Amino acid sequence: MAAPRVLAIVLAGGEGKRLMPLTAARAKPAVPFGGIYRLVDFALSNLVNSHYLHIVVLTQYKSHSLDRHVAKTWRMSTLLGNYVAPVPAQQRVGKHWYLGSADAIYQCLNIIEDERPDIVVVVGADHVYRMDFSQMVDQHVESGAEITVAGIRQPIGMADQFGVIETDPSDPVRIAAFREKPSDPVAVPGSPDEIFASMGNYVINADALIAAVTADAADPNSRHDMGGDLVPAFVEKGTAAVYDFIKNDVPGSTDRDRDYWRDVGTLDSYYDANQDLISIEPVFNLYNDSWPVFTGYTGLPPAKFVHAGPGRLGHAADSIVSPGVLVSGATVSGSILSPFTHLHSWAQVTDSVLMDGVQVQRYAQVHRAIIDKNVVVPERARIGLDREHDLARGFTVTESGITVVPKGHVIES
Ligand code: ADQ
Repeated sequence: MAAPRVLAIVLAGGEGKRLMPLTAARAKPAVPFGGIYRLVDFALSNLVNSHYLHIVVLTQYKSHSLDRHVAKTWRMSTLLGNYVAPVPAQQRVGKHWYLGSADAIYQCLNIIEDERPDIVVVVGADHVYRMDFSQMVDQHVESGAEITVAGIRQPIGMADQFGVIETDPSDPVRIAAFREKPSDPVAVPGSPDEIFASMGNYVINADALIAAVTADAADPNSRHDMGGDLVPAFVEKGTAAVYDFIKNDVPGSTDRDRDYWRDVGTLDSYYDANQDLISIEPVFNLYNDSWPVFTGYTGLPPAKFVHAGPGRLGHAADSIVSPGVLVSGATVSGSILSPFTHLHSWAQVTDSVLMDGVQVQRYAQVHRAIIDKNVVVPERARIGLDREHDLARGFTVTESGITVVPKGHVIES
C-alpha cells in the first residue's frame, strides 16, 4: 500500500500563562530552552526526523519572535515542495482570533483543502521529547480509527492538567472515555497511582478532521478545543484509538530517555527539564545524533574560558555551555549558559539557567535562578540567595524556590 500523504499542523498559539514572566513578551513555544533551542524546535525536529516535511505552524499570541524563529530557522528548500510555514491567525472566517485549538484548525481549512493530505498529524508545540510520528501513523492506519491520540502514563495527581484516556478492557487500543482535565480521574487498570494522559498529539484522517472542525465551529456550546471538544466527539462516535507512547522506538534512545516527555507548563517544570539535560547521565540526551534536535544558531564564535589571574580560574562543571559564551575568571556549575552570556571575574553561577546575552559582573552570585535575555547582573549582586529580597526587587520566586528575573529587568547595583 502506498504511504499516506501527511500534512502536519503544529498548534503554537498558546499563551503559557503559568510560565510568566518568561511568556510576557513571547509565545510559549518560543521560550528559549537548553541554551540554543526554543520549545517549538522539539516538535518540529520530531516531525522532520519522522520525514514529515509539509508542516504548518499555527501562531497567534505574541507571535512575532515565534514567527521569526520558524521562518528563519526552519526555512526549507522549496525545490522538493517541502515547507515549514508559520501561519498567523488571519481572521478568514470572521472578525475573531482563534477561539481554541480546534478553531485554529477550522480557520486554516483552506490549507488542508489545498494540500489534500490523507492524514493530518496535529501536535502541540511546548513539550520536550523525542517521538517518531510515523510509528503512530502506522498504527492509526492499521487500526481503522478516525483519530488516534498519543497517550503516556502520568502521576494521578496531575490529572487536572491533562486529557485523561480510559481504554476498553476488551480492546485496549480503543478509547472508551476521554475527559479533559478531570477532578475525579479514573486510574490505569492495575495501577492506582497513574492515569493514561493525552500528550496533545493526534493523527486524524483528513476527511474526518474537516467534518469534525466544521461541525464544532457551528456548535454554540463548544469551547472549540481539541482536547475538550473534538476528541470527546470522536470518542462518542466510537472511532477514537490511543497510541501508547511506550511503544515508540526512536533510534539512538537510551534506556533512560526512551519514554521521556515533559510538559514544561510551569516555571518549576521548565527549570527541572533544563536540569534534566545537565546530569552526567542525562535524563534527556541531546547528544543523540540519530534523532537530532535542530535549531537556528549559525555563525557564532566558540565558547571561551579565560583564566583571568590568580584565583580567577574561568571554569564550568556539570553545565551546558553554548557557542558565543565567555567565562572569564568566573565559576559555573549545574547551569545552562545560552549564547553570548558573559561571566566576569569572581562571579559564581550555580544551578541556574542564563538566557542569551546575560552578563554577570564581578563578584556577583546567581543561585537556582532563571535569568531572561540580556539582563545585566551588576557587580556583587546576589540573586537566588534571599527569597524576600528577590521578591522585593520584583522577581518571581516559584514554589520550589527558583528565582526568575524577567527580560529587560534592570537590577540595581
Ligand atoms: P493544554 O496544553 O492545556 O492541554 P492548550 O492550551 O490548548 O491545551 O495547548 C495545546 C497546544 O495548542 C499548545 O501547543 C498551544 O500552544 C496550542 N494552542 C492553544 N490554544 C491555541 C490557539 N487558540 N491557537 C493555536 N494554538 C493553540 C492539551 C490537551 C490535553 C493534553 C495536554 C498535554 O488539550 O488533552 O493532555 O495538551 O500537554
